Amino acid sequence: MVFNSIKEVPVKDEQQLPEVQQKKTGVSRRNFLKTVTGTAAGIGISQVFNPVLIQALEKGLKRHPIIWIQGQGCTGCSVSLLNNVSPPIADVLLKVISLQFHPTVQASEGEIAMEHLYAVAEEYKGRFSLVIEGAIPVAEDGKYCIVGEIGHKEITMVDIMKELAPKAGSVLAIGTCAAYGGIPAAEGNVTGATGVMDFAKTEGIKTPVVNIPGCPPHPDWIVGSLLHLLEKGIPELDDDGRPTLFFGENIHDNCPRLAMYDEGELSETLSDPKGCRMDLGCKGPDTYADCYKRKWNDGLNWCVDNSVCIGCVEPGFPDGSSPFYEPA
Ligand code: FSX
Ligand code: SF4
Ligand code: SF4
Repeated sequence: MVFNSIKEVPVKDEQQLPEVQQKKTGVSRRNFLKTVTGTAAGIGISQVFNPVLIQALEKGLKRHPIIWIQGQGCTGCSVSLLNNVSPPIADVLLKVISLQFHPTVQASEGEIAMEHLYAVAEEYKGRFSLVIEGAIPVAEDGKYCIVGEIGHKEITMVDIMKELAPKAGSVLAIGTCAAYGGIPAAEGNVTGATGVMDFAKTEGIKTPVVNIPGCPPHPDWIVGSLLHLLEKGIPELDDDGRPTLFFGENIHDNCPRLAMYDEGELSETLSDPKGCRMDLGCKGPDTYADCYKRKWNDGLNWCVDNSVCIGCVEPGFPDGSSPFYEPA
């Protein structure tokens, strides 16, 4: 499915990066292009994103309005995004998107911020992307998660979803909590924590939703999906609503330790540097993501190097992956 209408977003001149800020970032258009070119190759998505990013730069990077709302989450998804090394997150925030609302990083607060939120949603109706981080608690009329207030009226996560999701051009459910309910929806779930797609289905909201799960998601998954959305439209999604580009491969089938598994060389402790982690509870066989090649912390390591995969990108997480660890 290609969703074209969000591609040509006329962003007002005053929303472009002011000259003084451009100078402060110290990153020229040319250097950014260089960084991005190196990055895309480095993270193994050159064929997809390199030309896309270059096109974006050629077009002058019309900055795309994003409204980012936090519901029931730990803010780990935002922290993960802010850890993006290549392209530098400052470039993404200042040159590619126009972040109009983000509770953790924005300077404004209170009623002014909330009024701005609704004004932006109206101004860019059908063209902005709504990013949801964290689950939506539907129990008790949504009162478990108050996003803000206007005129002493509490605005819940449920209210925001009902009002803003239908106005958005696309919705990105960032993190497993937003995608499938995740940790807030674990056994017990007194708050009625619900993922974005399920909520949208119940409420009859038709806006396309892209799930970018992970607890937290890899920054490349967030930035890559966003760039794909801006330049090529909605990426191809699997049955769980995730871009196949990042979530199309099974971890176990591609794991560097698969040969050890085949030879019956199994780790007995987490501190064992070698061996397959199957006997310690590794959920790689049930998990679809490209962590095995993308790795984390700017390509330094990944869960299986020092621990096990706990299946954090799967719809059943965390109950379906529990117990995370098992003694060998
Ligand atoms: Fe959930 Fe985001 Fe896990 Fe946390 O806020 S995906 S709890 S890492 O970070 O929503
Ligand atoms: Fe599979 Fe996990 Fe063993 Fe890797 S460590 S081969 S993902 S069971
Ligand atoms: Fe999540 Fe497994 Fe990837 Fe670790 S290796 S980030 S637990 S999917």
